[in-house]
Amino acid sequence: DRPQEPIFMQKEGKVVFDVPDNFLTDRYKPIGNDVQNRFGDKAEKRIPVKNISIPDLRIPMSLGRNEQFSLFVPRHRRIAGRLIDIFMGVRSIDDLQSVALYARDRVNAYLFNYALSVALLHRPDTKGLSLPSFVETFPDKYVDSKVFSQIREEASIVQEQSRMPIVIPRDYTASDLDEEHRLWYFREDMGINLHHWHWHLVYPFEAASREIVNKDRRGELFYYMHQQVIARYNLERFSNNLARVKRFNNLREPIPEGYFPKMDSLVASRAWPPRFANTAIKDLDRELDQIKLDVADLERWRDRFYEAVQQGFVVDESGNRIALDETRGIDILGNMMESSIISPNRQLYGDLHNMGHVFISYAHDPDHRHLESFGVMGDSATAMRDPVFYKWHAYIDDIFQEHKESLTPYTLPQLNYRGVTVSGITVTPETGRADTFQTFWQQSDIDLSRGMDFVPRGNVFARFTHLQHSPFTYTININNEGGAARFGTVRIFLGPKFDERGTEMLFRDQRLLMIELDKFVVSLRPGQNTVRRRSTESTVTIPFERTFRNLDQNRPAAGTAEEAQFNFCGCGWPNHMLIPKGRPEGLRCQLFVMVSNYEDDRVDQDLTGTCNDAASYCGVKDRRYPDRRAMGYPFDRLPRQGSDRLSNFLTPNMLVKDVSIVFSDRTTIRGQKI
Ligand code: CUO
Repeated sequence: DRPQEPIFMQKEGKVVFDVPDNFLTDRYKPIGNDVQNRFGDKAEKRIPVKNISIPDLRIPMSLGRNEQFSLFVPRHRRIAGRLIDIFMGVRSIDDLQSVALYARDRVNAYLFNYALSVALLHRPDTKGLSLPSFVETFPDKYVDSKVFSQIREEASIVQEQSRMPIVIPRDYTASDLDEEHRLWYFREDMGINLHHWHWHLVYPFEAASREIVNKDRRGELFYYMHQQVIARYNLERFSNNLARVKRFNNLREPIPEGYFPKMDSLVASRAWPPRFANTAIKDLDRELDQIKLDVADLERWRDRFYEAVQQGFVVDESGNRIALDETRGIDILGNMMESSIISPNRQLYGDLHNMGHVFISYAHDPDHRHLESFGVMGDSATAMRDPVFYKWHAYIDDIFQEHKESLTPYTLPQLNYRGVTVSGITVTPETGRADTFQTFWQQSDIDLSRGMDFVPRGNVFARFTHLQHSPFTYTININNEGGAARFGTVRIFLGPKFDERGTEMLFRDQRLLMIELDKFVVSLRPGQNTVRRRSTESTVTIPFERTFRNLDQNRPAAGTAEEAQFNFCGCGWPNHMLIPKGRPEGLRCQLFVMVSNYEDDRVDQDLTGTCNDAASYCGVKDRRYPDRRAMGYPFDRLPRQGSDRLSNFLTPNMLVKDVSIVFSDRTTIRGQKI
């Protein structure tokens, strides 16, 4: 049985809830009947709402309704944790609906949406529900603010059938004078930012109940997903003739990159503050946010990380040593770094990653004298727009890599799969030469009307431009020399062949730039096997439709297997960004394929009914991470002696092929509106 959909799932204002009188805020009490009648006339459905004992919302309401909300700000985290607990704590869906309705008019809209989304993803009785796309709920976090006045105009003047899509310009945040602007299509991509928001929604780091936070290998996944983002960003930089991103490792140095978001917050009715070029972070003293912290605090935490990594252990709250070994080390570090409530010692190792976001996002107003809120780095829905995001995360990643470098390199038996040989791999794009990836621009239309409070209602589409690639197929030849059928895990990665100077890459650097394209299990008959796999099947990505999913259209029939797939969270790298942009003359890359022994990879668990098609960066909801190996295997450690190049790292179960990513500067239009 599909659970009943609560109010915020309803797209149009055609449903009216009959709330008990005591639900109305003081402002609406005297006019309650008028309000009900006004909307009630147009209602197609009236839903009675159960009366409940009024929840204590004092803490959630301490965040103003017009304030910005950031998960990185500790005070906001505590407030959100409280509201999540309230939503998690009620007994039934009816009660949840009542509490949500009661809270909706009282608490900050961002906070409300976040806490309720976390609760819906984690309550056993709502797990099957899909959430409305965040870009529809809060379009202001994803697009140029200019678009909204145009949308309002279109909506109030033009009948729904004749409305034209509003075109979001390609180059609205900067000009080519700023070379970082070449990366706009990555940093400002809606799909990438939605993925990031969803990832942090699925893996919250603060909540009163530990189970919500304490998910299988979540600290390691924090490391791996963000490591892959940096690797992908660097491939995009190579595509645009830029050098690898520089770490933000000297916290006292001004940040050369500026960023002017050109977005307005519809909730806070304020523009997102910019950061000017060459702004340095400063000691924070912001009473409103209850933050008083010095840059020196960050430096102290950082030093403790390096000390722990060098010593090979961390010290927990009772003074016990926990070894940073090859199985648990990276997971512990990830939980300390982000940091989450399952950090072994928040007192000692602090809150380095989160507070880095906070320091950077308040660089323009560290003591709140201008009464400004945080910049885009303060919100996981917007942080990836800013060039400094990648510098900060490159720095965070460097600390993780310091630990990874301390581990013993993989030995030949740990890499090889005896009796299994990969003898060929070919990439066939739908258009273009074999062994090339073909990229171009595409324009797509998405409906932004849900998040906009205008009359008359109806769809209004925004047309935006994003990178796209021609769908392709891998053909892999695998020889199983054994006499029986066996299982193998196919791991496919892509990395640059040359560095920013045009020199062939050393393996120890190249391994950090290998981006995962796919990973899947195959059954191997004795003898020759030919495996074909389509790019759309990638376990790194989710389809375009899911990134921008719409509840009302294209929704599979209730109770079907397709619906179960469709319903899972929108976490997953957007498929349209699977392949980096490349260059018109071709960006020369290396495609790596490996077949590892499934007996060493397998995790025994039942995956039926779960969405597990984008597990690489997102895991599987309510299940263990479906691959026992270290995330990033076999590239997560330094290579053994003698493998200075990828070619001499290979064992017979691996193969490398030179490929090229060819970009053509043309724009296609996606036929289907989302
Ligand atoms: Cu995803 Cu810094 O963690 O933003």
